[in-house]
Amino acid sequence: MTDSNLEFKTDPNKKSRADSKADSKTHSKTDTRIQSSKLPKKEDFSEWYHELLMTAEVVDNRYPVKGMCVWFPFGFAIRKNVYGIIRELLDPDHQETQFPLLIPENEFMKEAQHIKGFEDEVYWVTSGGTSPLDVKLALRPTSETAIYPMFKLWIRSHADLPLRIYQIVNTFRYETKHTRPLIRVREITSFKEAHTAHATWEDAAAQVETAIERYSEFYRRLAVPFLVSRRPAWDKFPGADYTIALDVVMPDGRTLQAGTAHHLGSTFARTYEITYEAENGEQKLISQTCYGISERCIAALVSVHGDERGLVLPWEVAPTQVVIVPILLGDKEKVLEVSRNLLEKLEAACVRARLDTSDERPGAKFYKWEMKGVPIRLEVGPRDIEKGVVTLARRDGVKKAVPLKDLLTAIACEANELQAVLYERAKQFRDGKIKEVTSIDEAIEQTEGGVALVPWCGNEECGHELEDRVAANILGEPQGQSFPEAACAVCGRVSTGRTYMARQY
Ligand code: A5A
Ligand code: ZN
Repeated sequence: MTDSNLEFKTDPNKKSRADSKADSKTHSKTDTRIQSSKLPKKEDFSEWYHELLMTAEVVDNRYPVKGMCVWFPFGFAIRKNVYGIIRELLDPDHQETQFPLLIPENEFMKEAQHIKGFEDEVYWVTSGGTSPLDVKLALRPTSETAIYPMFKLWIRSHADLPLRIYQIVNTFRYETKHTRPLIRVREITSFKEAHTAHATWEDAAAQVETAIERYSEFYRRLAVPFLVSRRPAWDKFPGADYTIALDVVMPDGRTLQAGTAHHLGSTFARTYEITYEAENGEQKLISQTCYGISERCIAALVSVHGDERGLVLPWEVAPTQVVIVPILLGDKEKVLEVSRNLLEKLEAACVRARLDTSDERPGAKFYKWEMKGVPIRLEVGPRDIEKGVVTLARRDGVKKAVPLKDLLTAIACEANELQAVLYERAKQFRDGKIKEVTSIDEAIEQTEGGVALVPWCGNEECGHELEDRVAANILGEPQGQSFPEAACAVCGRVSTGRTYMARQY
């Protein structure tokens, strides 16, 4: 797919003052007509989100199977960079591997709690060609039941522990809730699942903390702030002792579970008989964890930073980090020569740069590359060249003239600053969406477009009543914070317990 396949519609009735001025000078550097917003307003989050994914060519939702999307090559390039960060964070002490997609029914059905959680969501392969299969095969909804029978064969002694592996694969879940591209899909194309085995329950608990730290670092690098909470017992992963989740507050105030880490205790070890020989010769059950992230991380990235002009990508994950737009006026050859030299210089410095020499007007090029979320645009014009500068425009709107000779340093600087601005802006947005409340009525109001922090005694009955009466979900107890005593919004019992509540994607 080439850039020229992009279709940029502009609304001819929508003219700003700058536009009318530009009309008379078709090649004006200030021609901003084509930059006028084409996407729906971000307040209409759902429409904005769907159109952005298509217009910026992230994923194509027109594949004729519900809940299954196609990555545009451009979207896939973002994915590659994003998952490169995950790999970088896991590779020092995890080994990447790959297990089969199909799981025999007998293995899948062994762990009762796990089946209960997933049975309604499993796709089954029941025949090979025209012959019915003797043993039905499940399309993995997640891979515990594929991986753990192999762990039984691989793990012999304490020397084999800890064992940490991960894979990035597709998984299938027959979701019955409303599907949305990248957010809730039936083929999760980019399921990163890590599975670890440990000698003790405490070691596994420490691994859950490590996992949350790694995921936190991952989201910081995407400049996406999040909330960390411990899911209530009724919402933990099927078969887990407990689940810690990362939630991202989306533009409409609903939350997106964007990563989870589960302490599996010895539940699966018992079912799949995974034991190791301890130093004293005793056979012991292992303790396990697993943790996962999906393409929801890209949904979060796109949603948190994007605006009405398109994607806004942090430097590290942008497929194109710098676009050079020559302003072809006056000595065009000179402008092109300087632009080409710049491109070479940037490429030599390992910057993912592009030079846009297409026939479109500069304004159209600006629009196109803004839609693609390019962090930095360099405008090279004849007058700037005379002054020994180029115009640097950052995707967040900052624009300045930069001396050609300091360009690489300036770009590095601006990339860092953009990262900081994106994170700070997103953090302010998130914090503005969270409010402490004391009553159910307040919680109802707050969860209409945000997250409520509600006093909750921790009792399960109170929890269910809270969810019913507020008509929102309990995300769970915030991690790493403590609170003063307050009366449970349901039973009035005084405790230091709190829970986040939100409408969830
Ligand atoms: N084996 C563990 C890691 C597991 O399966 N955990 S999980 O069920 O919580 O899934 C991991 C993450 O995948 C979730 O936190 C969520 O961010 C994402 N996810 C789950 N269902 C999804 C779906 N239908 N579409 C997109 N992402 C999904
Ligand atoms: Zn209570």
